[in-house]
Amino acid sequence: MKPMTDFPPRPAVSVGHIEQFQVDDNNRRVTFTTNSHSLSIRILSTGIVHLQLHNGEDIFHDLIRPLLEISLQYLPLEVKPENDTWSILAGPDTTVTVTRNLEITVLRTGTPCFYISHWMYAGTGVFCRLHLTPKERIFGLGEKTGALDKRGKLYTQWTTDVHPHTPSTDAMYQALPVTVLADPTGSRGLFLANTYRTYFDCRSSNFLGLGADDGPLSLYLFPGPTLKQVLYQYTDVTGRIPLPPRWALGFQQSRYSYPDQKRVGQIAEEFRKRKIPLDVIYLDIDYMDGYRIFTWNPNTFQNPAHLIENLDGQGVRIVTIIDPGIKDDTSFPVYRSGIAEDVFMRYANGEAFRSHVWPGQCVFPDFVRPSARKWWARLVADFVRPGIAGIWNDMNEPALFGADPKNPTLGGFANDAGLIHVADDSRMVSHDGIHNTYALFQAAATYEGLFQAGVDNDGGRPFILSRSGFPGIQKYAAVWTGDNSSWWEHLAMAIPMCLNLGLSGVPFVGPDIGGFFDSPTPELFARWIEAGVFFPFARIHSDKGTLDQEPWSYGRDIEAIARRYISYRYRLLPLLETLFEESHRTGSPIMRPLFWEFPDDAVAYDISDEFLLGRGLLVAPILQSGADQRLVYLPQGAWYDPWTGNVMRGPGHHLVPAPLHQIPLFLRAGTVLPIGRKVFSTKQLQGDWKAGRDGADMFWIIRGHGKFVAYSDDGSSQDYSQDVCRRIEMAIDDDNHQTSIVVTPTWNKKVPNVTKSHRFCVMPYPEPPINVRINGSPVPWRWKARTGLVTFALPHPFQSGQRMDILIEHT
Ligand code: MIG
Repeated sequence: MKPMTDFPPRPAVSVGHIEQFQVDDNNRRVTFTTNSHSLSIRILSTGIVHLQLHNGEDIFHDLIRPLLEISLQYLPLEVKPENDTWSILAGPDTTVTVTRNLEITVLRTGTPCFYISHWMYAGTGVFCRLHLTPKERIFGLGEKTGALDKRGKLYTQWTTDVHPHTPSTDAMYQALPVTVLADPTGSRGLFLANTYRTYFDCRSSNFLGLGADDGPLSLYLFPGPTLKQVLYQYTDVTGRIPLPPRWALGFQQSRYSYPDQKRVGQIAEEFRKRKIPLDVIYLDIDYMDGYRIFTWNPNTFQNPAHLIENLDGQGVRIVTIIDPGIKDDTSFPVYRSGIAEDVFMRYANGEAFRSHVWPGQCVFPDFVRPSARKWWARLVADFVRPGIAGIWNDMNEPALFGADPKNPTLGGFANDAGLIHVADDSRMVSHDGIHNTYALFQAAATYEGLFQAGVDNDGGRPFILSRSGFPGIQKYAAVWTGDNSSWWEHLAMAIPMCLNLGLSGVPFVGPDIGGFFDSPTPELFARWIEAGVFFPFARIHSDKGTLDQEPWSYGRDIEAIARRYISYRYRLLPLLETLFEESHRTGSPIMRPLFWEFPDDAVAYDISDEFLLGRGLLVAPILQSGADQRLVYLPQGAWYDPWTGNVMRGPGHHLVPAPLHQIPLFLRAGTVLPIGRKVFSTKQLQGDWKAGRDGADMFWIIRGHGKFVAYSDDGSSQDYSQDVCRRIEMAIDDDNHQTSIVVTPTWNKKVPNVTKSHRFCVMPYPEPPINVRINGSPVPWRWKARTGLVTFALPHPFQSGQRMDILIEHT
């Protein structure tokens, strides 16, 4: 089916009036029927309302939900018909009213929070409208170009390999039909649970148009009313991220492609020699033998085991790319076994589907088949077992070169009649309904393989990097934003793109640092590293035929900047680990728009060029050539500038200096930054958990009012799911005479005792403090005049359950 140019298409007609209704599923579903369609309503225990206009195949509920292993609790409903309106009541505070012409209003404690109307259809397509208030902003929609607020355009969700993208590009690699509607009065959200091509028409000021080429118009409505609740509710339906292995939070280096294993070894050595922290090197497609997946080029990667061992000695891991295309080559064992086990995609008439990608003519696993996923998982497990740390899934839109005579237009954008997937041994589903979810199915299979191998490799936390995805991808993979370019515009665009991915439930995200196509200027590269280390996923990557793009490729001054910022990321690992764990529990993004923390601030909704890492570290990258200062918007409150020790006040804009080596950063009053020790690889931290030295060494605390819970665990196993982890809660308060820090450490008996005494660094104090006391006893402290820091160490290590009261008396 071709993408729509006219939305909704002109022949669309109304689904008509309600002719009858029926309550079933143990009183948990109400279904209204018109002469052409039926629409059912269910209400979840969390106040989420699920509306579904039935149409075509319900692939999300039939195939994706079982894959994600998500089960939802539905509430019993009470239905009150009254004249031409039905009222449906569930739980203590949800009511849905439905008029005879299918105008649906959702009320929370009596207040309307969703109004949906204009249910239409045209051929297999289905459409409706969600009423918007004029001030409401539209966020989310996954991986889209453009500014943070998505108002003003028609967006398509259709996984597409684009090169290069620009602000006017629509469909991208990810298809995330989810949106968050927010303004200072509150937030709400919506998930269009449909796997076909879907549409979000954001061009009208008073409604959001929703549509799908085929399949049901299935809407999960998240009432909020806070942004945090919206993300919690959305990730209840699609899942939250498991904790990644700690090394995946470290710095990563890639290029297309390091030519041979000798060069890969040299790259690792250079990082070590130059004292630049690094955890991962990526191998792009040229490591393979003729692009045959799960093989090694015998001339250039003669001895992978040796490479892995050599790199391991330097604390560097290998992640290899694996594309879905399998070379159509009868002498290739992977091809042969796939044929034998019947796991490849085909046409409805049974003929194999073949198309061209890197290896030439290829066949493609039909990851929808459970048997194909098992087959793939085994291949992955066998391949990584010698010590490959993770898998990079590219070309999984799926992207094709389009040389298939039967599919001249299949180059990743369109799909075609007759191409099918087999859900189980009998049920066939058209590629139209699977296309957007192909990467999700592949990621699930890859995850399973990594998990199997991890049990042997003492890993236990799979790492996948995926280019394409559908809701749920966050359960399996980190996502990078594909082939960007070494343009200032793409550095700038990475911020709103990754922020909106986070608001779409995908928190582990980042761009190719330095840009993929073209080569950055030294200045752009420096600015990109300065910003990039604060993204949840931090990796340099670049295209074939571009200049070298390692931290030292742009001269000594730039190298010094790269070293410094990559080192900052390593010092901040305890913060990253804490934020990932929060995301795992709640669905919160790691990198957050300003309005996440300051929802009352109307200006914050327009800020596309700054972000918060967690609650209180504001990052304001330099996004222009030649700029050595920029305007930074600071929301309400006091903000500490770590470069100068100055305190600035928001709300308002400040002109802030930013010489080449300095990115504007601000710490919010009441913030705690847990700071780890200096390391060159997370491998150096491996023994820390058992030795009771895990997590932060030092807590940086900005005077003010706030709460923080520092989280740490072993960084590699699944034990955290049994609560084998350490939490150190801190409540900070400050008045004219004293700063109070109440620390409550908690962990269970399986957790090793802490063996180190943490240090504290509290700031800023323009004058030296009068004294510092812990549980009433004075402790020695030091004060630095220039930055106003007060530092001191705890007299003894934290013990679970033993609260510590820290008081800093000051003038
Ligand atoms: O057609 O594997 O986005 O990161 O280096 C290009 C080669 C295929 C696209 C990925 C890019 C990767 C490249 N790939």
